[in-house]
Amino acid sequence: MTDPKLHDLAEIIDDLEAHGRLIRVHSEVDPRHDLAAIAASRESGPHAVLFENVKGQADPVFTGLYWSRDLLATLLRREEKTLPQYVAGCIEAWQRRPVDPVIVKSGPVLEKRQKRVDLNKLPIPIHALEDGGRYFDAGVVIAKDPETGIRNASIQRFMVKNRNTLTVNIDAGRHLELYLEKAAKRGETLPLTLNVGVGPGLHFAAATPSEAAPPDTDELGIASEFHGAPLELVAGTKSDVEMISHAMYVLECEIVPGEVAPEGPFAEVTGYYALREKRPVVHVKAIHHRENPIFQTIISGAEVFNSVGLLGEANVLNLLQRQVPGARDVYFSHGGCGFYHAIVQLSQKRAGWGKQAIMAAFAAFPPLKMVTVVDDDVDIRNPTDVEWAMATRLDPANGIMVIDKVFGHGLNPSFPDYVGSKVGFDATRRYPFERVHHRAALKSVTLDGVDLTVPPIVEAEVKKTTRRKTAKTKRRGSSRRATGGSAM
Ligand SMILES: Cc1cc2nc3c(=O)[nH]c(=O)nc-3n(C[C@H](O)[C@H](O)[C@H](O)COP(=O)(O)O)c2cc1C
Ligand SMILES: [Mn+2]
Repeated sequence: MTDPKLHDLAEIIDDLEAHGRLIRVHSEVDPRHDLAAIAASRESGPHAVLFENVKGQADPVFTGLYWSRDLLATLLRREEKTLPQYVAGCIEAWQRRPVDPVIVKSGPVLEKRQKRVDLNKLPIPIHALEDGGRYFDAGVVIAKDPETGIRNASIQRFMVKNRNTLTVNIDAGRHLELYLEKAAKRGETLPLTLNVGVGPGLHFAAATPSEAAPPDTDELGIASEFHGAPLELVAGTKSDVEMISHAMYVLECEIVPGEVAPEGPFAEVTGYYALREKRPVVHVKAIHHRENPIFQTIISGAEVFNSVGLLGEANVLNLLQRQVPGARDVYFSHGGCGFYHAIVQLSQKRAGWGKQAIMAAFAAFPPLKMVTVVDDDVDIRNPTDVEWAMATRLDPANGIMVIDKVFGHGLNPSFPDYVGSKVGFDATRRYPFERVHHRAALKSVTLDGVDLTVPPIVEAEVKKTTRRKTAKTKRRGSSRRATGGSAM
């Protein structure tokens, strides 16, 4: 089968289905808590999920596109382990020679338009038990710099306030925050479009960190690299901010600087709730959608670890490969929320570069809290292997760097008000290498042609110590050991 058209989520869903990678949920599912719970039961698995029948709603809901790297790699027709290199290559190509988006006259998202804006007609789920409302969390925000007109793309969570109003969470340092400050200074409102139901090219463009896509660049061009063709936009109808031509839905919105209302709580990527606080109000002016739209949602967890994490990895890898001789690979582990812990693989060329790699990784991606550097005989995607390197190669007296009172990610509870401390572990071997750190290896073989019998496992009956037996033992006045054992 030919490659799927990555700019179109409908084609992507067809491609997943053709490869046995899509679970269709036919039963009616409540978008309040049930949908997320059912989806989470398949989290990190080899399938994405399409909820065909959402209670009280006409449109289906899709989730899980990023929760398994294997699934993503299949869609992108790549080897799973080469994804960071692939993404890094696309971003670098864009940095060298950007392919700007093009504006076309019409596109699928303009097929329908709500006569009266009504967010209640969209199948927007409530995920976690204490979430403050229904959330958009997978839409791409496009806005324009009020001074220069340069477009920005990002992903933010938006909570539904009423039929035509949202509140938005903009983390410190985001380009959207910068644009909002500029609009406030000029006494203007800030228009934006929220584009829901998009493919990985655009998602990755929006999630590219500002260290790789500074505010004087139109990062939408990154999507063109993944698509192999210029990204198509259509003109806005309420402002000069464009919309993604192949999105499933587009909301044309406006923020009035200074206008705030409560937003949250929301179960975040950290595994904690982001607290309810006053955040910017977003007025929805128009809702466009396809004839048969599919709503995309992302459950906080593996799906975010892999999307944000992959972009973080790609950026750290790009920088390390420029600055650190022998830097080979980077992985943002899931225990680190795909955001806070980078494991760097180094083919050492000179002494002292393990620590240099730690500093470069922190510089490349400020949300990182931990960096662990290992040699090239360690599998950075295998936590046991990484721990082995720490257990047998790390010299705690010299190989741990602590950086106190430094900027980090405000969502991480160990960075109150975005300030906390960070740690780097240099778990590389001493250089030049010594015999003592030479890893033992067995011959690599295949079992082809090896005649062996693997019997089916017959479960043995496990003896259970029942209360009655224990009581009997007690009555018999048996030894202290027996009584003590029953208390375990
Ligand atoms: C699923 C998902 C949800 C996100 N939610 C938020 C959010 O609510 N607020 C925020 O500021 N950033 C959020 N981010 C991160 C930003 O989109 C990301 O850092 C982006 O690169 C910021 O763009 P900028 O550099 O143009 O500001 C989210 C990312 C993903 C992938
Ligand atoms: Mn940006």
